[in-house]
Amino acid sequence: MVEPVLHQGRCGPLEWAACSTAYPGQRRSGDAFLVSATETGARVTVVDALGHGDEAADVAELAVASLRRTAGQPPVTALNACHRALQGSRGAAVTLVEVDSDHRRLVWAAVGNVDAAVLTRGRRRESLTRWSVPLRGGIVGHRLPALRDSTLALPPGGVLVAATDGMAGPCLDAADPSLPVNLSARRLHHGYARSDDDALVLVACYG
Ligand SMILES: [Mn+2]
Repeated sequence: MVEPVLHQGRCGPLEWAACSTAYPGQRRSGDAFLVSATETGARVTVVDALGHGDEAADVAELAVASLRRTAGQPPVTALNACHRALQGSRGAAVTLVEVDSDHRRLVWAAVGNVDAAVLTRGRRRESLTRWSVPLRGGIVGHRLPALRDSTLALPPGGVLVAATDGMAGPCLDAADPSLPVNLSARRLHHGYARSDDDALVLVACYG
């Protein structure tokens, strides 16, 4: 398998790492991510453009460029702008999760099958709480369901994990919130990346 690419950084309250590989034989991936600052925290976005190869990678780049322009906007506003930017393209699945640390809440919007969850470790080591981002059917660029920003009280000390469908199903459940984010992203990718798709997993923790 091709050596995965690891990106990592800090953004507002988030410390994050993303690990990814492209479809075998392709230099570029149709999976992409953006971590951007907001006025009250930071937003994580993961994009999976339909298909793979250069055409999918171009769509993913268009999506990220649009999401960068709307970094300060609420998730649904950003998703609607991204939908307009991708019209006429093959489209993409997009999941946005904003960690609003000032108001201690999560705000999200998602269309398509980019899975995301927040995991928190209970006082007992084995007790793990998992909250998933509910996904909505549709394709950004083609068909958007009616959307509104959804919110949840921010689980304290949580880890946000987001993965494209190039990561096998149980990936989110396997995340260990006690690991450093870069190690966690690498391990998840190593254990769950499928060899027949672009694959991307992003892990972000907040204090
Ligand atoms: Mn995919």
